[in-house]
Amino acid sequence: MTAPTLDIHLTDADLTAALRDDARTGLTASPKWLPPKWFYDARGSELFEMITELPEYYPTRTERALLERVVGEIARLARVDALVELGAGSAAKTRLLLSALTAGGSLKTYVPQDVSSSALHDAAEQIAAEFPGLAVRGVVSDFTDTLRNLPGGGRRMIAFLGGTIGNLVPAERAEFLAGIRDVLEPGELLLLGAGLVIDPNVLVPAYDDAAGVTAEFNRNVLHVLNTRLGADFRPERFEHVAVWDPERLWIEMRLVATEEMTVHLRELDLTVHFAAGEQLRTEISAKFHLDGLAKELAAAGFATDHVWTDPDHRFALLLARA
Ligand code: AVJ
Repeated sequence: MTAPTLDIHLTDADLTAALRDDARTGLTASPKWLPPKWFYDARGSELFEMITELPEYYPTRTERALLERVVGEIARLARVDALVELGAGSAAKTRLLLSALTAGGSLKTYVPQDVSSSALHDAAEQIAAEFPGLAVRGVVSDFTDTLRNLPGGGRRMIAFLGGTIGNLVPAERAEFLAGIRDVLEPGELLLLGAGLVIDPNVLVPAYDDAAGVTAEFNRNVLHVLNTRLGADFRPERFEHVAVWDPERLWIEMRLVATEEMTVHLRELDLTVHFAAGEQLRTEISAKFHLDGLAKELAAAGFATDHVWTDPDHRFALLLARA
């Protein structure tokens, strides 16, 4: 096997600087908010892996079953030289894609991208060992602003799976999709996984499970602020809520202060006040109607060639061409 390479475009210092900016901006805003990317320290990534196994959390297993069903077809249609995976994380479902694309014969390079260098390092090592002959070139970056650092090399397909596109508000999505379109050559591909609008009675429990794992995941962002910014949040004094917004078509996760509190963030020299019942927004997870998503892709300059959904229409994979 050829040893994988890891290009670091985002250092720990960059991450801390970004966290400082986000924490100051979000915690001094009204209403208060924090971006979801800060959930994912080692504990947060572990909690997310646990979420994917919960009976209520259908997205991961639905996307996986769908991918299993159609991956052969994707490989036949794609015939790419390189697969770039945004937000690769542990790269679990990547194996399906890589097996199909390498069986097709054309794939030479796999480029997993993630913000977490530790997760990426381990995933890159494992994939390189499992797929000898495949060049693995990991990129540590923030997927929203480092697209230009992705290595080229033949015809590429960018995969953005898991429904993480839903973490972006519409304006951010437009900018992000146009950014991807910009780095691709005409004819190159985007494989997008997206959650669909479904019955709120199924959707909301996926973000508010009975065992309380999602609540713990949500509160983890406060632990991250405590550790990285010397804050003194008492996470147990915040309650998890998940709310479906039927106008904006997204789930909102929030942390609700159960009592009045004052929190200090030592590294920012910032004091933040919470009223009893005050809410802090920590994530949006947008769901889509297929025609709406195809329109967003078209507005970014993509042609949606193929759409696959699971039998219950909960999740979609879209193959779009630049
Ligand atoms: C990793 C962004 C796809 O939005 O469903 C899971 C994160 N948040 N449970 C999602 C998440 C709460 C997840 N994504």
